[in-house]
Amino acid sequence: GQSTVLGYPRIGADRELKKAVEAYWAGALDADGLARTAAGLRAEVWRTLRDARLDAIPSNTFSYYDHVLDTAVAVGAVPARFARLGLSEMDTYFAMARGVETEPALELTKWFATNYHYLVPEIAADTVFTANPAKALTEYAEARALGLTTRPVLVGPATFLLLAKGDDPFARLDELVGTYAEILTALADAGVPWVQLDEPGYVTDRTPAEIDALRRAYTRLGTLTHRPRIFVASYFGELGDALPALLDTPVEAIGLDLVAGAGNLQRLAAAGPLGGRTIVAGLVDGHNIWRTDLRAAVSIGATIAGLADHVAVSTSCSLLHVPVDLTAESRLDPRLAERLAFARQKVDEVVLLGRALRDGTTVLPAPLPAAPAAWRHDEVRGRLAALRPTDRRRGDYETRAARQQDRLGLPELPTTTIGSFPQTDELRRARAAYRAGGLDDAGYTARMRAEVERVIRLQERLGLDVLVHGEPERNDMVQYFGEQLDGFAATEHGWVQSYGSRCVRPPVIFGDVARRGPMTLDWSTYAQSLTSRPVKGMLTGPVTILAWSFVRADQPLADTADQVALALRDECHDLEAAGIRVIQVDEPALRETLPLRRADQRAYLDWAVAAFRLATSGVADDTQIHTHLCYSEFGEVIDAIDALDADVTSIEASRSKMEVLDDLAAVGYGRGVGPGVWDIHSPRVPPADEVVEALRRAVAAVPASRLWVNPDCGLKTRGYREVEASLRQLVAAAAEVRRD
Ligand code: THG
Ligand code: ZN
Repeated sequence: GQSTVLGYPRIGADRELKKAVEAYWAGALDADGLARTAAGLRAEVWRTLRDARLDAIPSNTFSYYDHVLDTAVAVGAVPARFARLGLSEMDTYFAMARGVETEPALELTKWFATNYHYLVPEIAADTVFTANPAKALTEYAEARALGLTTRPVLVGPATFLLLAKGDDPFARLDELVGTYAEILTALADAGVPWVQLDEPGYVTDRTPAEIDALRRAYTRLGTLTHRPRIFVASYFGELGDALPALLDTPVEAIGLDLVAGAGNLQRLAAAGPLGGRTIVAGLVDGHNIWRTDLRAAVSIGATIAGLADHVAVSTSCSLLHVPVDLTAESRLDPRLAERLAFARQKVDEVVLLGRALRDGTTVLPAPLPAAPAAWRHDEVRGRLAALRPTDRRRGDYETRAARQQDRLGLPELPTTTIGSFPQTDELRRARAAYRAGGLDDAGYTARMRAEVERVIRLQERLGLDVLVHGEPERNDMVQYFGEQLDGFAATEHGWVQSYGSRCVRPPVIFGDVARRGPMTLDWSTYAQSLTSRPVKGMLTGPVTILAWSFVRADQPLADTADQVALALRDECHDLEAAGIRVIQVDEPALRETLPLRRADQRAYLDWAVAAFRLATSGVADDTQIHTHLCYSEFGEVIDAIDALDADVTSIEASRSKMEVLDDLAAVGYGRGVGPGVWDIHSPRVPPADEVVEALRRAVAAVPASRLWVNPDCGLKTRGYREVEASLRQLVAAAAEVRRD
């Protein structure tokens, strides 16, 4: 077997790309300087892959911002609103990514079920597809100059259109395939032997017409007389009926994810003759950081070798989703480190598997022994085993609502915020100094308490009804909880691109999760001590904590979620006992990790809802549970949102003009709801009448007794000026609508 990877991290081992791109945006680095850094990073990746003795090396996996945006540029899908700005090629690209004063950016959205976000191509009636293979050709030539022959990677035409928005973009597939044909011809002219076209869009449920269109597209590309050999890659799940469709076409290689899509193997076995085709077996998980069980993987590889003329070994998806290099970590417990593989280590695994499949004599390391006993937490396991269904159930809502109202005495249309207040540079500096040891415990606590007090006084002055402490002590909320729970480890350099220049450093959940002690109690009780108004306790829900971490693979996600939930349940209990009357448990990622295929969604939502309820059902009737979800198009999760049984649910609604309230009503949701009346993702302060108008629409859809007034998300990324102005409008608007 040959060895390859579907893609490699492009940010650099020390986030060099982030730094260079942000310096360019700030005017501190010119376009040539940025281009030089980028070329250096590409060369470093190629040398790394060559030195690891990987057989087939990809190119065009570099991106200044996003590979879907790169593909849009490669097919000429630059919306007129950006083309007419008259900017340089580089600045037009960044304008599409980030917007300019006069033009909002392309929409940013989740890349399948990962924590990566891509820019949504806009396809309009006036979009004229034109082949622009310059980037792929340049990168190919750069690698050639290093003596390497690489395989350019592009998002495939069908997936590109499935991800695009506009008036039925997919209807333009035939036209777009013509443009891809021109690109392939140009690559062939440059001597490119193989091209990789990614079609992950086909691991989700697709209609027969969409699958026929895929067959048509690759039949046409495959019958071009002058072209590179074509490798169609799929990842993140099972190809289903799209696999036989691709096998009907002349493409030379097909990539299957055998980690997230184990069923691909049966499907392949049932597919009949594979011709002289290569099956690229995604045996090394590109989406998690655990070492591969190489002996199990090689046996899957051998099974495929019995079905296909040629087998290559690869990662299950691009390594974009894992950190660069484990050897950069010096503080991990060695028993954990020996279980991990980051991108660089995964390349070694792929190479070793390829060798083992080829010669049959390479000795593969045994799988690791069972996890150390110290990573088990018998008390947590015992408590979870003893849970009864009533532990996930609260009393009936009407009773709860009445008791809560007695205790809280809130006005109609109570006003609140979603949790975080602006994170000033000064706050970030204080947190950094504390971590570096330049600020001691007492100094740090004093500094944070001063900030909490300031935020409480501001909210009182503005006249908000339910206050928050502002979360000055938290940077990334998942990182924050991870640091305080057993079973989690933090990395020093484990950065993963989230979107553009933005990265996250997901914690690793390696063992049983257990709470060492209160996690948020001191901050919340301090805030409550400053005011007679209720202060909300602020927690992150179990699904979101899992979604934004690398999670252990040796037990079902549902079990890990319940362990996290139990820790949160104990935290809720402590908050309640200390006099906190309202607790918000955020689940912004509930929808993100929804399985791609409908058939798998029910089981996921069942455990996700069960974990949330375990976290939140331990409190008394008169403690009010809020949740916050960062989106408004609920689709298949709307029943699950109702099933969370939160007393109050806050959601994004400002952009969808409150239609979301009708959707909630349609499934019988009858508890409190806080449709965001202010789009905090935009720096614009909404005029007062706009907020009043949004509220009037909300009152028309939901009884005023159940309606809350809040912005649509946390205020962490905004400045104080706009936050104060907007909250003032929000409180005034609530007062005006109350008077009606
Ligand atoms: N935390 C985690 N994952 C997330 C989000 C989060 N995934 C979805 C969404 N939110 C992604 N959004 C962001 C927003 C900002 C940043 C990253 C992801 C960001 N990162 C800093 C940077 O790149 O400069 C680094 C932050 C740090 O120092 O830790 O700004 O909220 N886990
Ligand atoms: Zn939000």
